[in-house]
Amino acid sequence: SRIRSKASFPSPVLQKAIVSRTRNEIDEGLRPAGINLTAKAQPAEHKQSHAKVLVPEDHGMHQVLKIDVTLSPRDPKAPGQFGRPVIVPPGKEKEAQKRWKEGNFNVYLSDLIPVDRAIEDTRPAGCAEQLVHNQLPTTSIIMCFVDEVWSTLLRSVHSVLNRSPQHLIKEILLVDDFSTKDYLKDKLDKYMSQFPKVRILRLKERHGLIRARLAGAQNATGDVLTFLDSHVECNVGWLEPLLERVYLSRKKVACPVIEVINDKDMSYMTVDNFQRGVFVWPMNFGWRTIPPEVVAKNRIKETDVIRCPVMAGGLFSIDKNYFFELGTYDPGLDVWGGENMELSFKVWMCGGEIEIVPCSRVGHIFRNDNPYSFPKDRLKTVERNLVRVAEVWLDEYKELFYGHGDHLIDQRLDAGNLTQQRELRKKLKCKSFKWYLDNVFPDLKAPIVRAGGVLVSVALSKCISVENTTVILEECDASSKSQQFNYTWLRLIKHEEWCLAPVPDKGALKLSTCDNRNSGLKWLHILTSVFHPDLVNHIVFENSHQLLCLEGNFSQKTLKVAACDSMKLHQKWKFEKYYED
Ligand code: LR7
Ligand code: MN
Repeated sequence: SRIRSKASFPSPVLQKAIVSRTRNEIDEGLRPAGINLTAKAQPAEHKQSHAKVLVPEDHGMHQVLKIDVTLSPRDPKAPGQFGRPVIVPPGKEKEAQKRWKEGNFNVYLSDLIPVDRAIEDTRPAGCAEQLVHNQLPTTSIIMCFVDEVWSTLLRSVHSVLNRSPQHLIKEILLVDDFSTKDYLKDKLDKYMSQFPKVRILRLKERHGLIRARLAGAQNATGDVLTFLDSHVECNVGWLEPLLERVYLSRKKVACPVIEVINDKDMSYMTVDNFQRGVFVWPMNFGWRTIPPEVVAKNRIKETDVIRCPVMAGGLFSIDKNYFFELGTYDPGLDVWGGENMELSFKVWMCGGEIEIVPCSRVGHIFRNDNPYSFPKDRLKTVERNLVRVAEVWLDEYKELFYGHGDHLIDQRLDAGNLTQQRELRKKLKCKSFKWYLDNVFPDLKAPIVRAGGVLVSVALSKCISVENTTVILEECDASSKSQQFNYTWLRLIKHEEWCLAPVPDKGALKLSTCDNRNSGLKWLHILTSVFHPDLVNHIVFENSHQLLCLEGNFSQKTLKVAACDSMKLHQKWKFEKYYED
């Protein structure tokens, strides 16, 4: 096996950080071969004394290093120390108010708080005693920023420097995404020059956070990439548990628990355990608590790693080579948003895993609005990014994305060329979105259509039936093939490959070839009362100036569209089954 010099480990910085520990702790924690720490028998060659200068490759383990120089902070009485809330001093309210928009959080208070403040160790019991391998991979910390607030950027960097084992940090790459603020130029260079591991990469034009991260990744020299936002505070022992997961399997993508730095009082607040990263349609990220009964039944411990359908996006460690094997992020994603979905689907469907590691905790300032400008409209940018993700990864489920929410997302929206992304998926032989749903996110509600079965007239108790290329009303027969319709997310009323449509200007109905992009086939079946409370259960034809509704006439067995009328029971319809909540 590979031979390495023992002298290089632990590093001088590391040694300094552990002087406060007892003799015994040092032995247990940093013993090169981890003898006695694991039940597994060690190869004979490992049983050599500490005195030898050269030791074989190290498969041993140590306790997560107790590195936190801020546990006894320089100034214990400083505002915000130990993560406590801060109050704006009397008379300074106006100034604090004025400075809020610099970062969309309480910038005034952030500037009052030491850049190396202590925060509470919020890890669950047992984390400090956990073992990690001695030979964890090194990491490049990649922090992209655009016009970040000075004190928060510094606090982010200090928290990494002060609470990470130095030998694991290959570098801290600050990627300046074309900031406009003066203090982020020479002043930042000068400040960071005191830390040899910090490098600043200046982008020559605005890349957006996704391509800025890619620039960082291309410049990184560590084994693992660890992405962080530029307004975070890494907590005690945050790094080793993340790298441990990647060390155990290079296809694991490890995320810390993201805790909350309060935007108003800058306090550091812990969050509930047992949270998974999930999304709801149309691809909005969120957290969902694992139900207590599931926790109890499976005896899930607070320290157990949690597999997540999706990651929040900003904070994670990934093996660098694996990241490139996966084709990185889709570089066609602009500015902000959607990249967390893209990478999550890609990782899971192409053979990897996404995990939240409860023993790793990082605070993040959550804000209500982005403090920087979007080159184009913000909503359109995010929507376009999500369209790219949907078109590449969602297969037949993409209709759930397009059709959810109040408005249909325009399928004709120009999301740019997707050939490369689709080819990448093929090349990597990634699994289907159906597989992802069945195996990774079985609790996601993803019915492929909104409603289906027979379509019954409420007033007449008769059903719509297909006859040649048109439809008539008949006695309901749920087993009859010709009475089967689906109501799709894209608002088609579909019988096999045929879709219900009015004959233009006639009021009569016909069946046309389905086409998701044809607005002449779209019907809004009103299920909730938000928009047209008086028209619940109506089926409104959308492509018309006036409000036209589907209407039945039983004596003639016919159907037509006519002006919508909330009083007309003949315009109320129900499908046999509804798949929405
Ligand atoms: O054009 C830009 N260029 C940048 O360099 C826009 C942003 N950025 C930087 C920015 O300075 C910041 O450091 O990129 C980082 C993330 O931007 P934020 O802080 O405005 O994003 P956010 O915290 O509101 O949003 C979350 O979702 C984003 C979707 O694209 C990213 O994945 C963020 O990293 C992500 N943040 C987190 O996951 C932290 C937890 C929040 C949640 C949920
Ligand atoms: Mn952020």
